[in-house]
Amino acid sequence: IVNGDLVDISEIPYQAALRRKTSAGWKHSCGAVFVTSKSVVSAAHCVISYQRDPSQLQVAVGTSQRSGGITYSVSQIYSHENYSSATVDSDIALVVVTNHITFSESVMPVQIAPSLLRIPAGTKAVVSGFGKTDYEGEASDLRLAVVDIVSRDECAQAYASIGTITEGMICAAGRNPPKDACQGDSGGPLVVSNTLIGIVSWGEGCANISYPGVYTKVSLYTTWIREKLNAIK
Ligand code: 4AZ
Repeated sequence: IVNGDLVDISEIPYQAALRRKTSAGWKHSCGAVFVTSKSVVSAAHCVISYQRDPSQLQVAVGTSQRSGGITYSVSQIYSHENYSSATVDSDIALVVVTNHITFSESVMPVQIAPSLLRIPAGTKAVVSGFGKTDYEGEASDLRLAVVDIVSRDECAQAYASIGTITEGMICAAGRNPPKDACQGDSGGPLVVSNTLIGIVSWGEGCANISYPGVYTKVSLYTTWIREKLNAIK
């Protein structure tokens, strides 16, 4: 998170993290969002390479640091069937854990946006994560930033020479100073009034005033999430 503020996990208790197994132990890889006692939502681009071997990933909750917290083993990974690494469309995944996640003051799920919820441009939203504090910077303890939703037209114009802003994407940017998600925040939450509306997905650089952050538009995938949740019960 660039130009955000350090926060305690109890302020954003739905924040989760994905860690990957390395020879030196478990290392932070992506953000995730706590949605039910058995699952977190993240970005497909974060998990697609682990789909065949979920044991190489772990979910951490209840921590304001990149380490520690309460960790859960992953039993299954559902990446969206239409996810495309070329266009980054449908960049959403449901990660199922082996044991029920215990709720606490620091571990509470967030609401999933209702299907087709429309968020007007200018709406203030909260993005959070353990990612870099600068494009060339370092990873961080948990931070949040307030960003403004950017209209699809404005975002599509900004990215015209780079890529397509699809129906499944929503853009946001903070101003004065520029605030944004950055590397390591991917898969993490964009929230409006305790409702998950976006998942950190991609962008050109971080907090570049010419390029808003691009998020997966959760409301387009609400039915997909519900379907997967029904399948795991
Ligand atoms: C990344 O590399 C990344 N500024 C995530 C978010 C953004 C850019 C890059 C948005 O994971």
